[in-house]
Parts: sequence; structure tokens; C-alpha cells
Amino acid sequence: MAAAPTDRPRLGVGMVGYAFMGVAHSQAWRTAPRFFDLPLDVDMTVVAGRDEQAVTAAAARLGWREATTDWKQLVLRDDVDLVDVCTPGDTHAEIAIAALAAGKHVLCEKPLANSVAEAEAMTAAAARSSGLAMVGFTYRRVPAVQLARTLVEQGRIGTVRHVRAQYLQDWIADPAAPLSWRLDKQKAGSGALGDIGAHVVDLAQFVTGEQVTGVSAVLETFVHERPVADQFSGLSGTSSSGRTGPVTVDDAALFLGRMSGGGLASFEATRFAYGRKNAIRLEINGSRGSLAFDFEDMNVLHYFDAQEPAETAGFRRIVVTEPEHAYVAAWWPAGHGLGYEHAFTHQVVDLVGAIAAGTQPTPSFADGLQVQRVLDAVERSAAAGSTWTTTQPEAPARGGDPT
Ligand code: SOE
Repeated sequence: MAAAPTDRPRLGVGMVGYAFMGVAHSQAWRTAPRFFDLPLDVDMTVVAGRDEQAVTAAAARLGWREATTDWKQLVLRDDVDLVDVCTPGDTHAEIAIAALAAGKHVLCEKPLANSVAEAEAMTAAAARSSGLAMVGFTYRRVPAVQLARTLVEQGRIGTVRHVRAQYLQDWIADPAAPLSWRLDKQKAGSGALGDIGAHVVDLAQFVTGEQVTGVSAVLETFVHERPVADQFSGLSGTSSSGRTGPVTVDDAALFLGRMSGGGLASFEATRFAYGRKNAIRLEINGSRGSLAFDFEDMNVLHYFDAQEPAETAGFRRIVVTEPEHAYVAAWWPAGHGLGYEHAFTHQVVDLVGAIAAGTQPTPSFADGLQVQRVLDAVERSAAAGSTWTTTQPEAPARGGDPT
């Protein structure tokens, strides 16, 4: 059922890509006008993809009025005001820059790009364009994360001393899991680092209001060859041809960081943490208290107030579902909770609001560039190995006594 026509200005949206992120974004474009009073009338105009039959079916399933195989024509359409980039990272720059040059607004999935150079070019294009641009770090828009940001801004935990950030998944811990574009450096730019490490870098910077200014890192690839999924027989995990292909990205990233406020940070991103499905864990220890969040319990924020008298001190479990909490009033009564998809809807709400007001939406491409700089520094640090100090005794002199 289409939303009732309104007298609000129209916002024609064109989306490029219709896989997992395209499905999540489509849900947000459909749902936001039905739960929030948006200042613009969102029209899900057209979705683009390479395979005509598949993208036509996706348009019908996801709620787009038209389908096309020509994204270059999509970004030039007069009835498209905003381009939503939901493609693998190796195409973000080309699509976003073309859309910005055509004066369109742009929402681009994370990480912004596959390199700092691409991210710089995208940020420069956004600065030149009449369009506004946002990068899709959606976890900022989980109400519990918003509350964490507010408490830090209010000084409730004092000066940030430690940031402890992990993003743990296990969907490729099985060596039989087939190759995907996320395991191909040319398509994805990096592995766990850019895919999920980018999220926790953005979250650490968003919640603290600080930037990561330096890192010391190690990257590892545990499984170097994987089956090529037989797309014809629909098999995944075992290829009927027995073909395998190389993994060319990191499987796990661990890095220490220094925060601009002087605090220390530790980051971990892996897709080999058996049993952890989408565990985004953020703990911040300050001079007056601590905050702790785990996306696998996403409606809760834990808060420790160091000013609390010892006999009653302890982490307080805040159920972040009151109407006073960010975004929640539009949804359900207290205690009913939100899910993964709601952050994408909140992303649309804030983007449409910024466009209507003519203000810069956040996170901006410049914010995305900052995350890209951290990712790049991690890769350079890991490659240099310069900060890695062995714990092993010095290798014995040739033939010499090892003692
Ligand atoms: C895969 O790791 C993935 O789909 C990420 O690419 C998304 O950004 C994250 O939200 C869920 O996991």
C-alpha cells in the first residue's frame, strides 16, 4: 500500500546494488515515511543492477518503481535527487563522484572507499557538489549508542582513558565457506579490517567525540584458499568443480590506538570468532565512570558511575527503549525493543531531515575519509611490523650457546 500522497517536496531515490545492503536500505526507504514524519516525500524511483532479470525481480520485491542495468544513466535522471550506493567497495568512488557531479545527494555504504586516495577524491567531490553526502555507518543510529554519545558529551564518564572495541563474527570461520567478493582485495579493499573494523573505528570516534591519531597493528589471514561457490548449481561451500581460489585480504585485524584526547584504544575485528554472530562490543573507561555496549544485546547500555557510593556501586543496565531515547518514540512502547534494520531507517530519517534543512548530514564523507585514514595506517603498520617486539630469546649465535 503506497503512502498517502503529500504536499511535501518530492525526493526521488535511485539505488545502485540490491544485495544485503540494498535489501536493508530498501527496507529503510519503505519504512521511514510510515513511522516518522519526514519533511520530504520519498519516492523509491529506480534500482540498478547488472543482471536485468535479477534487478527487475529485486525492484518488485523491494518496492522500487523501476529497474535498470545502467547506473550511469540512473545518476543523470531528472527524477532522481539522491543516489544510494549499495555496491562493493571498488565501485563506491566512481558512482558517488558521478552522482555528486550531477548535483545529486549521495548515501554511500561503508567503508567509504577501498583507499585513502579514493576517499579523498570522494570528499573533494562532495565539497564541490550542490548535493549533500553521507556515509552509511549505521550503528551510530542504535539508540543505546546515541545514549552513550550523550553521556560522554555530558561528561558523565569524565576524561576518556580507554576505548575497547571489538567486532566479532564467525561466518567464514569454516574453511569450507566459499569465496565471496569480500575476500577479494580488488573488490573489497581489505577483509575484516575494512568490512567490520571500519564500523568500530567509526563508533569509537563517534561516541568519544575524538579521533584515532595513531595505531600499531597486526593483520592475519588464516585461510588462504577457499572453494569457488558453484553459482550454477547453487551450491555454496563445496564447488562441484572442486575449484578453489585465493583469499587476498585479512581475516582478522588487531590494533592498538591512541585517541586524540590522550586515551588508549584497542581494536579487534575478526570473522573467525566462532559463536559470535554480530558482536559489536564497545567499552569506554573514563575518569568518572564507564560505558559498555554489545550489539548482540543492542537495546541495552551498561553504565558505571564512579561517583556512586561503594555499597551501591555497579554497572547499571539501562534498557534504552524509553520514548525519551533517540528515535524510540516513533516505534514501540518501552521494553519492546528494536533490531538491526531500525538503524538503517534512522539513517534515512536523519539524511532526509538534513537534505530538507540544507545541512550537512553525518557521518559526512570527511568522517568516512578519517576512518579510511585509520584503516590505511593499520595496513601500513602491519606491513612494517616495526612495532612488533619478539618475546622470544634472541636466536642463538650460529653454533653458539643459546643461554
Ligand atoms: C558482513 O560482515 C556485514 O554484512 C557487514 O558488511 C555489515 O556492515 C554489517 O552491518 C553486518 O555484517
